[in-house]
Amino acid sequence: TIKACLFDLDGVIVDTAIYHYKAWRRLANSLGFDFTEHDNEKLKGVSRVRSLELILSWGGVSKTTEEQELLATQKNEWYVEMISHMTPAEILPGAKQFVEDCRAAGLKTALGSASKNSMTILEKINMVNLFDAIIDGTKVSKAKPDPEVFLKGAEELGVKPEECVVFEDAIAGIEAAIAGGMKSVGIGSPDVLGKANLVVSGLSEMTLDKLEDVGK
Ligand code: G16
Ligand code: MG
Repeated sequence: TIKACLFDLDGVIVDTAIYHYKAWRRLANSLGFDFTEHDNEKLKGVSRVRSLELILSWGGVSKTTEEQELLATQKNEWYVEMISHMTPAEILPGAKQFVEDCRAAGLKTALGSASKNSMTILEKINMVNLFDAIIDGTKVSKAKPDPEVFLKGAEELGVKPEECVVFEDAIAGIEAAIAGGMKSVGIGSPDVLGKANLVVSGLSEMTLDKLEDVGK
């Protein structure tokens, strides 16, 4: 039986991908090149350091480790400025309701995000107290598809991996759930997230009945 739901942040609870994209693009432009929204898909769920490596390779630009640290810091300053203006209106449709439904049904809830800025975002959208555990980029050393972020979440909640369902919009996140021995619900397109136990277009499509089916 399912005892806990673990939620990714970007692409599941809020759409911060647009802010990441704007900030990374500004950085690329300052280095004399650009990249498309299509390329941006490859950055979803990927850590800050790895995202920069990918972007620099697209632009054919090479930088020392020290320079890369400065560039990543610059991008983060722009990103943090943008998310400082976020409001609860930016919560994705049905997301808050479904997390509340889970809690009302007695299930534990946790956040499992690659972002080091997740606390700021949760505060801006007023959802900090809807999670029993918050595991993010400040607490993990291995990025998805490694299951570390979700296993730590299960541990903090005091539940077994097989009692958890992970909600993820990124293929690397679904792979992390599978690697951790957890069930998963993909948020997005079945073409991309076919490995998940169930795929829905957004949390507005999710119900406790569907959750029970996933647990069977
Ligand atoms: C999010 C985004 C990624 C971003 C990562 C790290 O992951 O999807 O694009 O690179 O966080 O963010 P930060 O630079 O704020 O530490 P998730 O796991 O919430 O989808
Ligand atoms: Mg995501």
